[in-house]
Amino acid sequence: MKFLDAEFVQGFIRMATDGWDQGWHERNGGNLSYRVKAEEVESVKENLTAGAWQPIGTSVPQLACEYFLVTGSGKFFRNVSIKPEDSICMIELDETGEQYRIVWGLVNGGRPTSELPSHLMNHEVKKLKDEKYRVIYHAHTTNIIALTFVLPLEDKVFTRELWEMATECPVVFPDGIGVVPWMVPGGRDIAVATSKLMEKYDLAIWAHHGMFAAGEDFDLTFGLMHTAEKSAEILVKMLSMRPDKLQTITPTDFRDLAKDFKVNLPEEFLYEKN
Ligand code: 2HA
Ligand code: ZN
Repeated sequence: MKFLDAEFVQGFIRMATDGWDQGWHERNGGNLSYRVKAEEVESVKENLTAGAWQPIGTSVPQLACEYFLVTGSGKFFRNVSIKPEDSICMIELDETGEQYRIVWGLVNGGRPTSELPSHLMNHEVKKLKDEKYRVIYHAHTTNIIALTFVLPLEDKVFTRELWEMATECPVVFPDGIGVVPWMVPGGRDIAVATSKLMEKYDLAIWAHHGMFAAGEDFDLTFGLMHTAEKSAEILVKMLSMRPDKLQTITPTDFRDLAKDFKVNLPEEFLYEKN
């Protein structure tokens, strides 16, 4: 099969295009990665060539020998659908989980996303918890970023405020959402901080920068990012009208919702406010 005809490649390209359409990927903002299934690697094998091994910049031994489809560093989401072979690549990890090599794509040169350490460390955490997780997505979600200037940078505040703004939120992300304070992007430190949050949550906010989402497939991961950002948009609108709420969803309401929708909503997020 031609590489670009594979369903997982088409799904990846569609998700990048959807993110561009949302306005979350100005210039080269954001990045996407997918942990490719063995049978999917097999299906496109005849297209693969091996580049030189390069250091990842961190160590992900649990991902040794795995393949990932990733966006390229400095590449624009806007271009992924019209020139995928220039904008994205497939990489293979070595048996130590410390090096990668490009096996497809980036035909005009370049490297995988600058956030490769964060992507791979998040993949490692998620794979260890649940083999079904395959997608890590970083987007510059406008309203979430705006909120990081006015809300305390605490998991319990962001979780509770986003839950209150849209009834579906506690059902879509019942584990909550984590917050990383402002850090220099691109390196191992921010990757370590993010992957630590990913042990508990499927969403992590990077203050004044954007958000990371993890999920089993493209639909669920995009939907998760979209739901959280939509809720942030409602909160921004609400705060723009007046600083307080006349009414909202209460802790008791959330407990009732949890019962009917059969989700576990941790009590740490259902605190009383003054
Ligand atoms: O430019 O979003 O965090 C890609 C990024 C870096
Ligand atoms: Zn970014």
